Amino acid sequence: MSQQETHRSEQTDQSPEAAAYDVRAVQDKWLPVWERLNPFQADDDSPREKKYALTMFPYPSGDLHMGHAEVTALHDVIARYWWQRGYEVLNPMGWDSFGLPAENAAIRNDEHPATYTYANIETQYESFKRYGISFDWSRRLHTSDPEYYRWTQWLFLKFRERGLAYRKSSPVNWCPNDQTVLANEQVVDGRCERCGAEVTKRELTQWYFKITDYAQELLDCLDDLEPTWPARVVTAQRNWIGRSEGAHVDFAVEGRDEPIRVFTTRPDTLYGATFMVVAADAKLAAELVTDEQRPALEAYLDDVRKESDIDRLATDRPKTGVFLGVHATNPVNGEQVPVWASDYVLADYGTGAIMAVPAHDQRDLDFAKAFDLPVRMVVDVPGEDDPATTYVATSGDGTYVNSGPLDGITDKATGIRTIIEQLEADGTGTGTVNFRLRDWLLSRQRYWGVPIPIVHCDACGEVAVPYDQLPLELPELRGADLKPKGVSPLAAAEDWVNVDCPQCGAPAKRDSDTMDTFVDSSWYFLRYCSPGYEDGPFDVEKAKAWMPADIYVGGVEHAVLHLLYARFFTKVLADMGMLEVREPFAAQLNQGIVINQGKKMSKSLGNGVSLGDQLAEFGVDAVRVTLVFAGPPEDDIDWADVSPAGALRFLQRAWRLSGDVTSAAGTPAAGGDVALRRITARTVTDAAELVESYRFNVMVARVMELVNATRKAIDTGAGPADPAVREAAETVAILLSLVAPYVAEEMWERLGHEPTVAKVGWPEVDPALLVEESVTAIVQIQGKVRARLEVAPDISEADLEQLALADAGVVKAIDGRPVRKVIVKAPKLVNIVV
Ligand code: ANZ
Ligand code: ZN
Repeated sequence: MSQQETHRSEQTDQSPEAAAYDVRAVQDKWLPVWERLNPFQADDDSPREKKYALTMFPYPSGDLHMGHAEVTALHDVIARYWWQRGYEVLNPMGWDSFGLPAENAAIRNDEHPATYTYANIETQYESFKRYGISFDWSRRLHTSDPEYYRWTQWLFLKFRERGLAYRKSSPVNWCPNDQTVLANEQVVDGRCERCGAEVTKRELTQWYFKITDYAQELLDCLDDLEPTWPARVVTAQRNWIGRSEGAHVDFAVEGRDEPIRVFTTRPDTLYGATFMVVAADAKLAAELVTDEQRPALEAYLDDVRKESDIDRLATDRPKTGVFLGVHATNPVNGEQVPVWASDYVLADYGTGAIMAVPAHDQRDLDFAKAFDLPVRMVVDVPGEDDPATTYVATSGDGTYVNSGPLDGITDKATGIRTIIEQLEADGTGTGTVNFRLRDWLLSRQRYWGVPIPIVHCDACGEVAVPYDQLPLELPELRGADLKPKGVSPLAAAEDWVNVDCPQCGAPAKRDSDTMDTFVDSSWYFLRYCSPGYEDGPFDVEKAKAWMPADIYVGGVEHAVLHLLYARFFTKVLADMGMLEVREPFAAQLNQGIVINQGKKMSKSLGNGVSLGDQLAEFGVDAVRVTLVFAGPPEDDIDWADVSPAGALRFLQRAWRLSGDVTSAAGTPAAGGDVALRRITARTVTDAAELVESYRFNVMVARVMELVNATRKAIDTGAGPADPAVREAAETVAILLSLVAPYVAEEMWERLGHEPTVAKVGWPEVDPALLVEESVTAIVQIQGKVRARLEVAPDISEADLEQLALADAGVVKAIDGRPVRKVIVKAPKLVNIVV
């Protein structure tokens, strides 16, 4: 550090201890020592019980920022606590180093993505080390290394063998700015999650993972995760999976073999279906439309293609549509109903076609009103008027009317069951379950990702790259134009794309798409269990020993995307016999974000806070304490409301204790000042509970109290030589090791011990010191409570009787009457009979 920076850190506090405690020197002193001791390398063969502390790995864009500092500081409290509690802890870190952010930044800076990516990784690595997080660096991985993505490709091929990776043509979300497709999960409010551009649709042949095969299990297991996962994540996943129970119903069309199949959650309203609506952009619409109506449909489609799904589903938009010129037959009453096309029905949900029941579905009613279509009430809901006149659809329970065999039934459940039985008997429908969840679109038309290990041959079709030829390496393409152009830059790399078919040897072409980065991050936590393993993506035995991760700390922005995909991968790997667990993350903690002056930090607002500046001014420990102490982990931290200078002063106070203790290291604490010993014992016990319930900020507050109590004992109480003072100071060092590793280590040395304080073990507590200092005794007269007394737990019966009879309230209640009998049950009860 420069001279200038030293001066700055001294200026923050002019007190005597500040002058003596040199933040930077302490950091420089311990870093190499820790490097040598390497205390956090997880031993697979340790006899200790194992814990796996996982935190989301970063994208290598730039240096670490406040967000990284926050999440890793919080995460490290847990990891370091587990070490102190005697567990063998796996706490790995790596980089999610493929993907659009790195690629776009590289294009902006006119650099190759690899150069940009690996330079940033080194920067972040050095910063993490200095930041003192207890990562096991021997397990470091980068998803863009061929030795890692070899196994991503291997997994892709295994999934494909199981029918879980396939190619199909369908309308997909297209980001016109990034010039690539996006998964549904990457479209937020109709916009590209990465760049914010409005997302449009394109018909393309793409690779998919068949996550829908696991929809029910992904939903069911959320019940087990509910107690240990944040509620909002569980809810977000449930909604995303979106299970609905209902029926498929077939409407026959004259002159056409295939009926129009609809998905409905209200088959019981079938008698009220007065028209049908097909998604305007579904193939079905183009198939059904008459020649006469085709130009109208095509004109309409030009508009529809520009709309996002969110817009299309909005209930408050005016309804638009085109009549397709055909009619279909309602299977229960034989009525001919007109078939329309509209945007409010989505092509890729359910069957892409609906039966419209305007009386009981508001969107259908709005459509009926716009195009003057009939409305027929089939459920008479008590207290509600006929929707045909009010234009307010009803959806509650009521009595069925105009509904043939359903008439007179009064509840929805019976209505639905009855109609499904009838449809199944007639062969015109079946009860079914529908999920909102779609298959995961994984191919991307970008350069910086895992090449899809498939060769396309005119004779053989899709051919897998043989396993022994993996990794299929990404060509370097130095100097090539990587700007998005709609097709992958790999397609233009002739030397790379043109290969001989692995099966027949004829000229063929490699698939030129790369995989979504979420594929890379769906299994990295497994690779950490056996990094460098060469016989598979991970060593099955090692994964058995470490999985599941006991805690996963990270941002709530990953509530659906990453977490759902990682859960899916885990389930498939369990089905492949490679994992014993079916869920990867036993518990989860979401941190809030660091903001400034009430707003998200941003360049345009000019309210950014540089982590580097804060570390230079206050040191690692003070920044970490500030972040952990700011509030509950889930809450956002406003940097304008916190005080790293105050945190530094606290650390200096703690540090000064270690220099004041005069008893020798190893002096037994027994016989020391009992009052201080009680505070120490209580703090240790509470700290454990507070860490386990993620109330880290309260834990720090308790350490602050212990520091103050110890200071008082030194200055005005038992004095610096009292062994209870040593015990308290050592306890401060151990508890601080979870949050402020440098100060803790320095204290530990000044107290006469060898490094590292990080693994000395959780302080032992004498249970006698936890016994409460007073208990409440109840005094009853004629069975009525008249007084409560605070007494010592070991008070004698005679003393308690005397105290009770002398109490002013008791004297008043006795009111001069003679006392006949006193029954004393020390220390809790005195019963007086007058
Ligand atoms: C008739 C009906 C009558 C409906 C009624 C609702 C109320 P969830 O719960 O989200 O699964 N629907 C089906 N496919 C659709 C699509 N591709 N785009 C837009 N809407 C679609 O919703 C299922 C209901 O949403 C289905 O039940 C269907 O309308 C509509 F009183 O069918 B219903
Ligand atoms: Zn071939």
